[in-house]
Amino acid sequence: MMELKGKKVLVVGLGKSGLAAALFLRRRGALVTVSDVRSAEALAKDIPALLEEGIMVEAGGHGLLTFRRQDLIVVSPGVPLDTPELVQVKKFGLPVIGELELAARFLKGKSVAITGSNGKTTTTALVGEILQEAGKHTLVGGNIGVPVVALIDESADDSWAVLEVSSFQLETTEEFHPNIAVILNITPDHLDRHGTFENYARAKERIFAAQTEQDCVVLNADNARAAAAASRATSQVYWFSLEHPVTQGTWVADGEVMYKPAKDAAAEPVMPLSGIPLKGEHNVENVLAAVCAARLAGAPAESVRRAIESFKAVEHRLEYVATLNGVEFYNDSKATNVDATAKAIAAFSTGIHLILGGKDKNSDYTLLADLLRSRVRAVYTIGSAAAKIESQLRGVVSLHSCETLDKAVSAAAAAARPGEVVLLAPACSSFDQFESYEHRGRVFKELVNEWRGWKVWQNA
Ligand code: UMA
Repeated sequence: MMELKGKKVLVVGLGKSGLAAALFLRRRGALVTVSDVRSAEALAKDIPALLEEGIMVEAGGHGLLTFRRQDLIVVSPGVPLDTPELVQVKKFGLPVIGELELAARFLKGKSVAITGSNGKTTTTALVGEILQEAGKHTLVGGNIGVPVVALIDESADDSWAVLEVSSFQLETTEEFHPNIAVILNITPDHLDRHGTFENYARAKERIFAAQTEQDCVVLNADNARAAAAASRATSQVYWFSLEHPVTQGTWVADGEVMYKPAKDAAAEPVMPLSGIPLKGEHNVENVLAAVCAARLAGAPAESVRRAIESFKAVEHRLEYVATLNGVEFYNDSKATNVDATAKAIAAFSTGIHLILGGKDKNSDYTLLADLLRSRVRAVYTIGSAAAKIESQLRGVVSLHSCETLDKAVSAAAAAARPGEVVLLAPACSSFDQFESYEHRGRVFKELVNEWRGWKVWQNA
């Protein structure tokens, strides 16, 4: 465990991760400064509490001198590593780690870490519920919303931390080595930050980089890039597949989820597919991954089945909102990349009115063309990515420029006929018009409810 007492530590970024890291470091005796590009006014709600704790705050930009005076730099996941001040201090040999790496050095007990381009949050929540059902001392955190640093105090030798980890967090890990790592899938995302797909994939593979042969990694046999990671793993490789039986891991046979704990062990039925309460084939993949990780962590099959059967969809993840005049409304605001949107579309057979757009991440929307042609009646575009989306999809599907989410909901709800679906699965991040994907999803649900009120009034 690293010594923090008296060390000068700079925390870069004062979001959820930075705030939690700064308070943790201070409590362990470090001399902490936080630096954020946002103005002092924008940070006003957090500054008094930080000053009270004796933490210094640099607002309105990062100063190179602030960075150079430190013994350690802890970066928030949203801060790109090519930020000039970070590049400079790395040249001087100053250690730069992320919030996840800092937490990993202090977290007690065992851990399951889950990454992937899509499905991370649902799978993390599933594993958390299963381990809880199995009576284990379970902590859930990471990219799902609770910084890992905030789990340290509650962790103990017998605890299991179930962590959703993103490529941003993994870019700055060194010693982080979960007992069980899961890579759900690797498809293009965050190319604006990582530059190339291969850089992004390599960041994801860091989830098992420090594992040993006592640890396990669970990979998706049906996703080419995730499966290719096996050749670089030094831990025991387990698989999950929707398409075929695997040597060890989980798959589907005759409508049952099957689990094989080792190459030479017998396969055991875990639960029927009909017991999975989530929509879409991608959620069966998430369940297969969760079952494998949870069984490896020692949860009995009975707890696995019980927890999955009573699982509720995670908010903003293909979340059912309402049925109005026979039209179903679904909130998949968490579909922040093209692949997630493809999976959301695939969860419905046809008659979809799809809301697309937000902040582009250097994505290729033409990848949606086949699905749009076969299942989507119309696309309603919003946000700064709208022009790009429209130019890439012109001629493929009926397009309506709506600019804002409220106009898109009204237009889609007015056009949809009974039996059809209005789906928010925007394939973009939210930051051009909203604070976060959660904020965008909440606004969508409010708009649907306003539309419900308007319909009631109109019919009265
Ligand atoms: N900032 C700087 N300098 C910069 C860039 C940002 O000072 O160069 C500041 C911003 O002004 C802001 C702060 O950094 O004040 C934001 O830090 P952050 O973006 O790391 O956000 P946090 O609030 O700490 O949230 C992060 C994750 N955010 C990102 O990775 C972008 C959250 O994941 C996560 O839930 C949280 O830590 C707890 O672990 C969100 C996310 O969008 C859900 N994740 C991406 C995704 O899922 O696709 C990876």
